Amino acid sequence: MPAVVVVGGHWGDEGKGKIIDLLAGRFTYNVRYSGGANAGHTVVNHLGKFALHQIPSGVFHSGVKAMIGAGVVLNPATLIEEIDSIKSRGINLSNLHVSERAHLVMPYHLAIDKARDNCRGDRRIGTTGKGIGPAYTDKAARDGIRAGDMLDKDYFLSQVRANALIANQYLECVLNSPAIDVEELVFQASEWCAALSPLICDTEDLIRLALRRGEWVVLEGAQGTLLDLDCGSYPYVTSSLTTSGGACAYLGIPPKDISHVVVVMHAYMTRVGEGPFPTELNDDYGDYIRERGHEFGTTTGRPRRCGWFDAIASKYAAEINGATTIAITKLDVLDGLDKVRICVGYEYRGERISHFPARSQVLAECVPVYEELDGWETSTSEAKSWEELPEKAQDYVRRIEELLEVPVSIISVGPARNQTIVVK
Ligand code: 2SA
Ligand code: GDP
Ligand code: MG
Repeated sequence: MPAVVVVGGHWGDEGKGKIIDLLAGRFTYNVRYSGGANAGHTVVNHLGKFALHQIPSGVFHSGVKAMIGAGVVLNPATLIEEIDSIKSRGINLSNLHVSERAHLVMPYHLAIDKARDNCRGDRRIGTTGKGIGPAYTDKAARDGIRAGDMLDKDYFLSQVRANALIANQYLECVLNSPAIDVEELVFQASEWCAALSPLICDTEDLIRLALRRGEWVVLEGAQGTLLDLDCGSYPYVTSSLTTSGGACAYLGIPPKDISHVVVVMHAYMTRVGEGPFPTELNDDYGDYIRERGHEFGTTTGRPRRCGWFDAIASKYAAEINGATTIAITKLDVLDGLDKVRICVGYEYRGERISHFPARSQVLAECVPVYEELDGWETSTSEAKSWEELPEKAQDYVRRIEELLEVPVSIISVGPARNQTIVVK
């Protein structure tokens, strides 16, 4: 079956945008299936550098139909801005569609998100402040407003007004935060209808028909496996299903239709926001990686925490996604290091464990057990084939492959589309 899922195997920012842009030319459909404007997917190709938040990363291929699918929580205001900004750079977006089933993120969701995270004290998650948690909360509570509701403007505006009034009570009375201007919101909402209604349709039906015709569809995950609401480092996670299974659940695609799962992992680990991170480096190696890898949030600009490759967390991610291929990105960032390390086990209260713990309190106490390999002096960023990689870099990738027991078929050595090695 011709559906391929591309997901992040770490805590996000593995380079999913780059890998989707690389692969999407072979596909008829590119569907985002989770998260919202919290995501920042960077694409660098012959057309320039783009930071995408809600628009799928395959839009630069003219033959690809790009879908913002069910499962996404969509911010209409910032989507309109994103569309305008991409179009102003000469990119044709006539193939962009939005699912009737996508839930909408409203300004009060952003206000609640920020106020709640501030109230959490020690349990602060460090959210992006993009309203993601509150929008998924409304969805699960069956109070959400969906993109399809915009197709009936009167109904839509009445829902917006009613929900905003309730949200204001919560903001003022519970969170002690300023209310939002409801009439201003209703006015804006009516403008969103005009701008977005032409894009809204039953995208899931179109995808199902395409799969039945044997067309190739690439399903784009957001954030990463370790941020998954159920399988990630709860509560320091996002509010969506970020795994390959999420693609099936959100889009209504049966698991048997997924033919390949590409799990994207950087050659090291990063994390932005709070939460345990066993291999985090608070030293010169961490700074070296952050600087060379430009590890700053694509959406918020926050510095990302950096650490050595964690084969325990990564193997867990490979397993729960059913990885058929691993794409290793940012190998070039490690160029020039005297040594590189891979975490091959954890020590928890004196005992060796080799699984990713369910509880964040346990993960926080895990001390990594490392295997050390030689670094490589020469640059990898010009390498066009496996053979052109320095031998020590090959050893490093091979060791990761061995530990994860999944072939590494794509190696990325720079941000640009053409800085990629496809391993035969
Ligand atoms: P949220 O806003 O409710 O989803 O935050 C919950 C946690 O999920 C993390 N999160 C992310 N982690 C990495 N990258 C993300 N996207 C942006 C990027 C992040 C940025 O591409 O760089 O710009 O800061 C992303 N989105 C959510 C978040 O940090 C919380 O730990
Ligand atoms: P995503 O959320 O998984 O799409 O990742 P982001 O776009 O948030 O972050 C990845 C960053 O790494 C972006 O700035 C990319 O341009 C950059 N990038 C992707 N692959 C590589 C690579 O192989 N080498 C280097 N140096 N940068 C890369
Ligand atoms: Mg990102």
